[in-house]
Amino acid sequence: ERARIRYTYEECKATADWLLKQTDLCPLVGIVCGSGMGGLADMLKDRVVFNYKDIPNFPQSTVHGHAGRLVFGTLKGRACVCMQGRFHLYEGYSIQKITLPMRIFKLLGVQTVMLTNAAGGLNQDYKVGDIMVLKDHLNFPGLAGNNPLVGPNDERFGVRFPCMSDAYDRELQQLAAEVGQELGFGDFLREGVYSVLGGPSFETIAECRMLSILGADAVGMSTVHEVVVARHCGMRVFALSLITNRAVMDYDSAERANHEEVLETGKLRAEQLERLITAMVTRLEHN
Ligand code: R1P
Repeated sequence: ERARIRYTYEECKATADWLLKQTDLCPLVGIVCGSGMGGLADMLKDRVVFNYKDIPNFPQSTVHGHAGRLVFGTLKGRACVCMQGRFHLYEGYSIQKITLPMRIFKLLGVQTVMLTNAAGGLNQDYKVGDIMVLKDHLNFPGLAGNNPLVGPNDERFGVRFPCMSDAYDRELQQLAAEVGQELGFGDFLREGVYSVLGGPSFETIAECRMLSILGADAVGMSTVHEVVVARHCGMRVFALSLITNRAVMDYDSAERANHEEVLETGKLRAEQLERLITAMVTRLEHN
């Protein structure tokens, strides 16, 4: 089962129906917690919680800082579903499998996806603890042919060749900027380009320099695959990176990337992230 590459529309539907049978909530918003940001799921009220291991067809979380629970609940009265733990390519699952939850979100009725991740800051102006709203991405696995939409296309999800120039919803970026200002987050709220690499090894100095030259502001190992699948099936996408460390760009630097630091920074900004997401969710408009 671990080696299974992709799931059919009917199998995705069966998973969504299995979940819907066990909760009265019809979530319009889907949230994904990045490394060390699992606390976001704890802000939901009236919770119904599923362990990934109990959900038909779902992969299991294997990374520290990703609990492996799907949490249904409400945020200021708005029904949401939250992945407390995401899947990454380097865990050994197929790219189709790590993005399966996006299709489940769609079949649950989700209209807006809010993705979070921990990322290394490439932009020299960024500091640890900054929150970067994604306006675009560089998809390195995708450029090399590893895209979650490779394979037969089921039109019930979306078109064969989905547009990506509008991947990150501009109204939602605007809303984040407005809400951020109101909450007094202006000093650490940024907007930039996220680049995804396969991982799990962190980037070399030469790779960081290359990414920076190519226009990336932050680097990580997730999110973009989810964005591609979410856009393919027509959900609106908002994504943010918490800058948990500064990418090492200089051979004289004594800094070393490590996952513990990533998780620590997540805790540092947990409260502000919760406030930003909550305020945005309460102002989302849905059909
Ligand atoms: C590295 O510390 C891990 O943190 C980030 C990277 O992608 C990598 O998995 O995780 P998220 O992107 O899931 O936040």
